[in-house]
Amino acid sequence: STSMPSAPVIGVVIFLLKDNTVLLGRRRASVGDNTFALPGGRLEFGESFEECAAREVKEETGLDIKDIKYLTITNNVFTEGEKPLHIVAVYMRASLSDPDQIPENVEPDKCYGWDWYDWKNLPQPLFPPLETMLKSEFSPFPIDLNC
Ligand code: 8DG
Ligand code: MG
Ligand code: MG
Repeated sequence: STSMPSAPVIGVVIFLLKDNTVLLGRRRASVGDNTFALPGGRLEFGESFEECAAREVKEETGLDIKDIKYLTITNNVFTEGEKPLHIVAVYMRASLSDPDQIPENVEPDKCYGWDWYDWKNLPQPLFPPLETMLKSEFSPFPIDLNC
């Protein structure tokens, strides 16, 4: 059967920062399978971006976060998958509430596992929207490590 494409949805995506590293997981998904991506997910009814960020990080990694701040927004149209998908991605940054917490792969059907990666030596391949941001020399760190 034929159907109209779905309306755009809001995704909230989190750069969880620890020293000079960022938390990434290899996606297990129809869009961007096997690529390294940030934790994140769809904004639910009534949520603030900060609430959504804390919920998605907890659901996907078990981690508790603090200092959640808005960074930027990107517009992503994925036409590759079975079903075209239009996501407006709201990027946030955050840090661990307790720096000794260890990430846990809470949703193994959606991710192959989480780890910390040096910002100056990120793994490949990155999830394409993330790759695009990094090519623009975007930095999620409050103090630019290039300085
Ligand atoms: P959920 O089950 O996690 O709530 O929703 P989902 O739609 O299955 O989640 P997702 O794929 O993990 O993330 C929501 C959307 O955000 C995703 O379809 C595309 C967009 N997005 C980006 N960059 C990134 C990123 O680095 N990581 C994640 N997880 N999503 C991203 O544009
Ligand atoms: Mg999720
Ligand atoms: Mg998700």
